[in-house]
Amino acid sequence: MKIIVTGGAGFIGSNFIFYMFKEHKNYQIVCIDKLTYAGNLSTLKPLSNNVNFKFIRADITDRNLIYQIFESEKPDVIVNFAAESHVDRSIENPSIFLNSNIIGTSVLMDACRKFGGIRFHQVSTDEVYGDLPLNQPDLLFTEDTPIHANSPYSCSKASADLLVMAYHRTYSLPTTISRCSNNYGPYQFPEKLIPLMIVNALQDKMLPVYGQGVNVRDWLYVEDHCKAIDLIIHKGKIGEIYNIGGHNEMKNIDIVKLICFYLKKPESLIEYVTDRKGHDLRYAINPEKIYSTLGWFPETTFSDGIQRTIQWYLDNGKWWKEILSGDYRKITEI
Ligand code: NAD
Ligand code: TDX
Repeated sequence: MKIIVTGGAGFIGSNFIFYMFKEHKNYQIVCIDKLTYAGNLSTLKPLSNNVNFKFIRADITDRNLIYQIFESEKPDVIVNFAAESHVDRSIENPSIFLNSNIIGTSVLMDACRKFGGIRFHQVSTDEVYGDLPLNQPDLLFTEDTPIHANSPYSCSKASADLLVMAYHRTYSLPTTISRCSNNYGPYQFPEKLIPLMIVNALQDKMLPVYGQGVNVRDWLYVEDHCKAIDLIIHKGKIGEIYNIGGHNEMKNIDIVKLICFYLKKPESLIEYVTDRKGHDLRYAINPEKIYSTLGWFPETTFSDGIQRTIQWYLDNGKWWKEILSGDYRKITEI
């Protein structure tokens, strides 16, 4: 099987490529990535001698180049991770999100239609459902929860999801969509909550908590997400949406305090700062569908996952220090 993984130089895409080579040694994987600020080729260095792996620098909105790649590579499956992914950046500059996340998804699906017989999986997010109140813990997002996205980022992901469903209905494109909760783990860019807090704490820098820190996210270790996508592309039902989550809701402030505890840093580093505009209160996934239909369950507890993640950042200072210095952007081939 040959899989094109878009966005594979980013956090989840790179973890997915490593996971797939562990589980399916003979698969061929072509990674397409634009190498925006969030793409880091040093992450994929361990694969530079793998004959089953190829990296191509390309923007998924570049129709001609994407068609050329599909024509020469003849993929069986596309897994689309490529996206602008940071909510705060989408509040500053929405247009790039619309371009990469919506137009890019449509270009990839047009390429699937043009060359035919290609399975398309869209990696989406629980944020498309909007948010839930803090005081009704029994309310969870199911696949039938109406789309109600709130930020430019989540609107761009919701729009892409609608396009995927439209391409399935209109052109019978064999598609699936997964909507996962917040991921954490190795290789996450230090702009997202968990890696930012680890990297700042390691440098004794302040830990900026938005508002009162009471917003809730439902955390999943990245490898569990990768395992779910592997299952969906092999056993998922065409045309379906799968929520992915592990019933692990936590308040932001509790996570930041936990990181201080494990790193033996004082909580006085915590600084409450101006809240994010339109800040979603709470996300929480009901994962019953993927549990019961595909037999997927998360394997990593939060307690294990967060300690492994902290240890990874302790052991891989070079990786994140090259990001802080900007040197990682000089690596353009492996
Ligand atoms: P990331 O920002 O770490 O990585 C995104 C990758 O996509 C980068 O390598 C970047 O260079 C690449 N990219 C961006 N625009 C591109 C374009 N136009 N053409 C080609 N490549 C492009 O993001 P992530 O956290 O790994 O998220 C991956 C996907 O998973 C995204 O679609 C995101 O919406 C979704 N998702 C993320 C989370 C999470 O918690 N991080 C949760 C649910 C869903
Ligand atoms: O410095 C910070 N301080 C802070 O309090 C940052 C960066 C975040 N936060 C808060 C905002 C959120 O309530 O922490 C929470 C998590 O923030 P992010 O890491 O930016 O993630 P979130 O906004 O929840 O979105 C993430 O999950 C869903 C990913 O970035 C998305 O790509 C994914 O779709």
